[in-house]
Amino acid sequence: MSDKKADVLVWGPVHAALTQNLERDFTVHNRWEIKDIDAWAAEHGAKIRGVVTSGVYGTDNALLDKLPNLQVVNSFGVGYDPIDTAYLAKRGIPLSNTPDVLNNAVAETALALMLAVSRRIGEAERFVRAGKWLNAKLPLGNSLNGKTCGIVGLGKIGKTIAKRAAAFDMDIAYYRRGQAYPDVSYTHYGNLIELAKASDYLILIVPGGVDTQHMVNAEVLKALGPKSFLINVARGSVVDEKALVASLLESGIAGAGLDVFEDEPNVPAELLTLDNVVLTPHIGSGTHETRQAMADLVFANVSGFFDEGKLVTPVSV
Ligand code: 8YV
Repeated sequence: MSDKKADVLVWGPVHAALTQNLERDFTVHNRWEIKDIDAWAAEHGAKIRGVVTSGVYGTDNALLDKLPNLQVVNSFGVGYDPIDTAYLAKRGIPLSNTPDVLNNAVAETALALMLAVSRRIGEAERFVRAGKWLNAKLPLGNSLNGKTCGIVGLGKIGKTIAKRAAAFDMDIAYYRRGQAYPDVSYTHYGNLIELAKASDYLILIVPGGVDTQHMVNAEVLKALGPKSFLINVARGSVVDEKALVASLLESGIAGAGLDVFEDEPNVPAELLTLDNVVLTPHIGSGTHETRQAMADLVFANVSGFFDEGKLVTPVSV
C-alpha cells in the first residue's frame, strides 16, 4: 500500500512545479505516456481518484467513464470550455480552475497585441531584420490615444484590460447583453454590432463554449469596419475564423492581434501571409510569475480536496 494520498491521472504535460508537487504527494499517472489508454484504463481505471488537466487539454467523457472512482477534476487555467461540466455534475464530480491569478498576464497580452498591431511592431521587426530599412520606409502606424477600446466580456480580466487601456487614454466601452453593470462607469452597449461600430479596437475576453461560439461573425466584422482592429485573447471558437480571414483578405477590418485560434496549434495559412496580423501561440497567461501561481493554485486545489475535502477555487458545475 502506497503512503501517497491518491492515484491521479494527469492529462498532458503541466508546469514543472506542479508535476514536482504532485509526484511528491500523489501517485501520478501520465495519460500522454500511456500507449493503449483503453487497455490501461480497464486494468487501472478504478484506482484513479483525481484528474489534473488544463483549459487546453480538456477531458474526454469516454475515458472518464472508465474511471468509476473518480472524485475530482482540477484544471490548470481559468477557462474550462473543453471540459463537459454537465457530465461532471451528473456524476457529482467537482471541478476547480485557476481564476484571478492570471488576470494581469492575460491583460498584458491583450495590450501587447493591441500595441503591436497598431504600431506595426511585428511588421517593423521583420522589416529591420530583412535589411529593408536601408532603402525603404515602413508605413505609419495608429495611435491608441483617444481611441475607443471595446471590450467583449467585462469580467475580471476584461476589467483589468480596461484599466490598462484607460492608462493609454483610451475611451472604454463594453458589451453586455441586457443591462449595464450598475457599478461600472464605462460606456455600455447591449448590442455587439453597436459596440463593434463604435470601437477602434474590439477586444474579446469572454469564456469559450457554446454560448459564445462564433459570436464574432461576418456581420460583427463588417460593423467593426476597415479602420478598426480585432484582438482575441479569449478562445478561437469565439470568432468565425473563416469570416475573419475573408474580412482581412478584403481589408474589411484594419488588422488583428490573435493569441487563440479555432484549431490550435493550426493557424489558417492565409493569416501567415498578412502583415497587419500579429499572431501569438496562446501565450495569454504565459509568464513565469503567473504560471507558477497557476501551478500553486492547482496544487492547492488537489491537496485541499484530498486533505480536507475542499476545493480552494471550485467551478460551479
Ligand atoms: C491556458 C488559458 O489554460 O486560463 C486559460 O483559460 O487559456 C490558459 O491560461 C493555459 O495555457 C494552459 O496551459
